[in-house]
Amino acid sequence: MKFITSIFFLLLISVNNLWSQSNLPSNELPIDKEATKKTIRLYKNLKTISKKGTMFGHEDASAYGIGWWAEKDQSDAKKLTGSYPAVHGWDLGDIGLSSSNLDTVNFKKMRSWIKDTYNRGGINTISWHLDNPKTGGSSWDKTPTVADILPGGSSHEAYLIQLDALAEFLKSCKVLFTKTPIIFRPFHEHNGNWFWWGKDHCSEEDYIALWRFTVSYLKEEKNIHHLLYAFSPDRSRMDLSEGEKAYFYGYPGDEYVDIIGLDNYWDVGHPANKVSVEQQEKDFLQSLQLIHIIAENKNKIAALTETGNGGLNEDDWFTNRILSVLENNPSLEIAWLLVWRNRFAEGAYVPYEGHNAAPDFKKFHDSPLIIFENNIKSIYSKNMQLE
Ligand code: BMA
Repeated sequence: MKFITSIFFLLLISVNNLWSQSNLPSNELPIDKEATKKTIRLYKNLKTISKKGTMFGHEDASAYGIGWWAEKDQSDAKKLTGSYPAVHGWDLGDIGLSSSNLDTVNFKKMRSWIKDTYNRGGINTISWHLDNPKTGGSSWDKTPTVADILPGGSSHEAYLIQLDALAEFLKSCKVLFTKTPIIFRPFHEHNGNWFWWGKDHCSEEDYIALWRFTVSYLKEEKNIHHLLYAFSPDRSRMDLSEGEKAYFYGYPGDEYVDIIGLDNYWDVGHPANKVSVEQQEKDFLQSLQLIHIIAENKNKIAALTETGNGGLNEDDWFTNRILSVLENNPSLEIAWLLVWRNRFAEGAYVPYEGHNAAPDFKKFHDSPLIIFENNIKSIYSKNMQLE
């Protein structure tokens, strides 16, 4: 009986998905033509949200923070504001190799936090600091590898082992029969040279081939259809005077990308950036305009996929460096911004009780332009509400 009920539900879900795909113009759909209904809804709602404001995101938000580790219903942002961030970042580095990721976050717990986030109506995004499949070294082991892990290459099988483990985890992120939609952001900051998939360690063609192979493998071989794919080069290695061209190094094509992302720590107070604060503000705005325009022209979604100021040594960083730019340029459509993890107090990206930047973070939260999890209802349905 249980089996028959399962078959019935599966049929219902498939019919539902076919219906929802056929009723939408193809340029308003995610790249995965078989994307699940909830994934399509998320995609459409991200577009709607980006026209109204910008969601706040935090890496490992509910996994740990300053002075706590793996506690139930915790988040440094929530402690200060009463709400979880709307976007929760996770990383699958070391999946299949260890019970915890490269930052010692236990994968089973991560999965339960991903489900909790989905159940509360938040969004999950996953990056992948994967080990170098050829050497077994870390993501930062720059031994040239990309050509060797492509189909036909000497380390292709080693890559597939990691990819299969990733696929298994992604598939296990489900609540009853529903896979929780996930924004997957592999091979990020590839225009920098710090990861083995970065510039100087592989050709642009091979990077593109790796991206395309990975997306096709997950969709076609693994039958995974609850992902949106985010492309996210790093701003510090872009020459903004080149205009749109600056963005497209390694771009795998419109059929392989849903989110026009950008990692930008550079223009918001990066210690190595020696230009004036005023110039940084101009550059920051220009970088956001760039992804906004590209996303608009391609009918995709722009997002500031990583940003932040580790340690928050500017007390008004959130309002002065970020919010003011968004407020002064209301036509910018940036669906979310995500700050990095709160691993150590000295390097925290979200303030905690007693931190000098805490009052400013509360102000940032109170802005009508900034969207936290509590401000969104039903992001996975066609009746989404924002307050
Ligand atoms: C980096 C640092 C590392 C971490 C990695 C993956 O930016 O935070 O400590 O291992 O991200 O989360």
